[in-house]
Amino acid sequence: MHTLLEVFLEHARRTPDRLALSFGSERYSYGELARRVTAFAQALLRRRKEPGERVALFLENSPAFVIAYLGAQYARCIVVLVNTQYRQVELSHILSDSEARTCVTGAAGVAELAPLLPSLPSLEWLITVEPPGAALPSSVTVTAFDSLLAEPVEAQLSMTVPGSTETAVLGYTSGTTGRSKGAMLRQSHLLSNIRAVTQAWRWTAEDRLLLALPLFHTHGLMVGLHGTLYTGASVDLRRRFVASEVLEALHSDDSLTLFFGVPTMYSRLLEESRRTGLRPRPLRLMVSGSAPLSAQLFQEIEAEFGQRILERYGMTETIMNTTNPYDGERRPGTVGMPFPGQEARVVDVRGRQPLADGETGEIEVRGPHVFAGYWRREDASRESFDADGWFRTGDLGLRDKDGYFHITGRARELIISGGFNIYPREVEEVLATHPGVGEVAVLGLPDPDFGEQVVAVVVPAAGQPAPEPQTLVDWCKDRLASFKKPRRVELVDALPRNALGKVQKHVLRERLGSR
Ligand code: MLC
Ligand code: AMP
Repeated sequence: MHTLLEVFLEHARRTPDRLALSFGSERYSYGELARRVTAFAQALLRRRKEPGERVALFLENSPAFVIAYLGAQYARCIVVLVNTQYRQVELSHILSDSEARTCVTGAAGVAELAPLLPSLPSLEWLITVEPPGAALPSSVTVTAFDSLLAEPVEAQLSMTVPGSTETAVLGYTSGTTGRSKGAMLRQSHLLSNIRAVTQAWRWTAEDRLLLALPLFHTHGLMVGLHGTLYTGASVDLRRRFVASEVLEALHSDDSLTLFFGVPTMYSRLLEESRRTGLRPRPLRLMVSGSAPLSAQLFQEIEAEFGQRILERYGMTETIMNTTNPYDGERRPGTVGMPFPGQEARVVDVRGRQPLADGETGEIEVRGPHVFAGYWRREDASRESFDADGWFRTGDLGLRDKDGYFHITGRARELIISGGFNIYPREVEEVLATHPGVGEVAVLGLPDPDFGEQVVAVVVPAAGQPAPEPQTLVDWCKDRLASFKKPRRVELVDALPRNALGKVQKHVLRERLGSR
């Protein structure tokens, strides 16, 4: 089999009654899920969706997400993943850059999209999982998701599963310069990576995962959902992460065997457990990733939950790269070794030569999981790979003498807050459009809950009254995802610059960090 979709359809054929997905009181067997996926795919095909056409999902976690995701691929469309917190700036860019013609969304999504539609001529069809509240231009067709699923499934309609080299997903990832880029993941990337992940973590059909990570990002989707579907296991999907609800389930539901989260989720579970006295039952495996897990949190979880978390490292472009061993020593503060069949190395940032163990440089990865390049961005794609096919991750780190990789920093300017990525440049650009802002620098400082927090340092515009910090926070919230807003705004007379005029963020970091 060449695609995860085929593996899923095969589970549905062989074990149709087996539970695949529960969501609150809703339960879907493999057979039932496959029927809905097929109905959705046929509804797209009947409306002449072309292979390779982009279908954006701007949706919260729900069975509809899973059905639309698999169904769009079955119709050989490319799925565009969109974070539900995205606002005007991110949405306009992603939907126009991908030229998505279809978008599946909820009522809040329709309200957010409505004012943007006149400037998104490609977007002609909204499929809504809830009745749309906002008025929409007549140029856009609106169809209820449920009505598409109610269309009869035609046995004679010939359906071809996508080929392994077809693009399955565009995952938008921000860049240090300009707007975010769509990482093109092919069917073969999805399949080879989840094969490696499930093998390394001994995932079987007997497992049941509690999944409260968002499905619009790699961690929830390409690890949580893909692993479940690949192995024929089941998932208890949550709309969102609520620490009290997740802890209660981990404490009382003995069918659960797996939990995956970002470090913020683990620290919140620990806090909740200390507050309530509830402890999770021992699970087969708890995994952390998407941001650094401190050795202290690792040890606290071990002491209080009796569980040695397995930390792994991945990214949108490559899905999962490295993992601590399932059987061997799980070493806190490290991200382990490459998954089976994949490679990783550390190179000198300037000369790009491989470094000896223990030396710090940029981490590069290579293998069948590494994406095919950025959508319509040949230059950026070329710059990301060397001649031998090594992908430059932008993460700094080292490999220790036992082969464990450590991530020590980032070669690019990136803030990771609660597992979400924020590029300072994007926030700076939005703040710079405020009339009261003369100059601005955005940087990340440590945060006890989110790992890092966004801080803006602003020089007020000459001749203008100094803007209120809250006004600037609201300015960002109206235009960007709310998690990108500054948590702290500092007004200063001037930004420190080097001889070339470049803002010295390390100087700002030292000044602000000590306050
Ligand atoms: C929410 N808020 C955040 C935030 N999440 N602020 C900073 N950083 C974050 N991560 C803000 C909201 O904007 C809002 O602000 C307020 O907090 C409450 O929102 P919420 O939705 O109630 O937040 P909460 O449920 O507390 O969310 C916390 C969280 C969430 C940890 C559950 O951030 C989350 O799901 N993170 C996981 C991200 C993830 O899946 N990353 C994987 C990427 S893949 P206001 O002002 O509007 O009230 C990847 C590759 C790999 O990295 O290796 O996996
Ligand atoms: P994204 O582009 O959203 O997929 O984020 C990928 C980035 O998250 C990586 O390049 C790393 O910087 C970071 N990341 C993922 N997993 C880990 C981890 N276990 N430890 C530290 N950083 C991580």
